[in-house]
Amino acid sequence: MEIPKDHPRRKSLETRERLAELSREGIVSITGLIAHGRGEAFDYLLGEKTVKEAAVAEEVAVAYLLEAKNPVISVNGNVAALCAQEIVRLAKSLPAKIEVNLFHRSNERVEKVCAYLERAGATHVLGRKPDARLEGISSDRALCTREGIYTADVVLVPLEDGDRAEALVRAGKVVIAIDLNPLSRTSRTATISIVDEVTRAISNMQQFVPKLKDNQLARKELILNFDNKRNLREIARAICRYLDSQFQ
Ligand code: PTJ
Repeated sequence: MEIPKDHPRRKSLETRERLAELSREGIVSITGLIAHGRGEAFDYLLGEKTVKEAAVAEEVAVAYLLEAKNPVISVNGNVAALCAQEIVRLAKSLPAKIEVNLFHRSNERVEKVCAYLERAGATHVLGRKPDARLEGISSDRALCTREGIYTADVVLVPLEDGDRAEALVRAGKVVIAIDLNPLSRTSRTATISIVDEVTRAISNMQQFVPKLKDNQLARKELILNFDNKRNLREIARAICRYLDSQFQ
């Protein structure tokens, strides 16, 4: 039976196919496909929707990004494949810089991901010529740019690995994670942990920009009142409630 065009199941099948195709092109890594599967599993536990607590974190994240002196959005293969256009739009409207930073790094892959973002409308993508290293990481994952991540005060890291998230926090940055796994080291380490699907999260964040752009008071209040640990605890409760509701 044909799945209707706008059915969520069809959308997720199309996304899988796109990721598989982009992995053949070398934009998404093989482990990126595994990471996507992990993300889908956690999304089921959330009911495949943005829970209230995630929306709160998304608004706070926008407040931080608008308050920042040098905000940077770090992009890897999965993020580019899933929502390049949404990332470019958010970066332009904040504004924030975009830097490609890969876990499985090769110059060839960096070039491919940068070019993919440029085809989605990005005009100034950092990462091709790293000139700094993040302390506390020995591999090439430490490579970054002075103009971008190295001097950033606020970094948005969708689908980040735990080592780098920890290194960014140690470097004194405000780290905003987007990660469907509330138990991951990244979620537990970040300053703000957005437990939501990255495409939904970035689109929601975009909606908050006009509301907060000219309202510094609202931004400061959001930042002041946010408690990340408490919010993560609430997310865990939301997952339990959702599971419970499915087996009544
Ligand atoms: O392109 P590269 O080489 O930089 O590699 C990117 C991956 C994602 C492979 C790399 O950063 C990695 O291995 O990350 P981890 O440690 O697997 O963490 C990815 C996290 O993102 C996991 O906790 C997943 O549950 C979560 N995740 C996966 N898909 C999504 C997601 N979170 C939000 N939205 C998703 N669509």
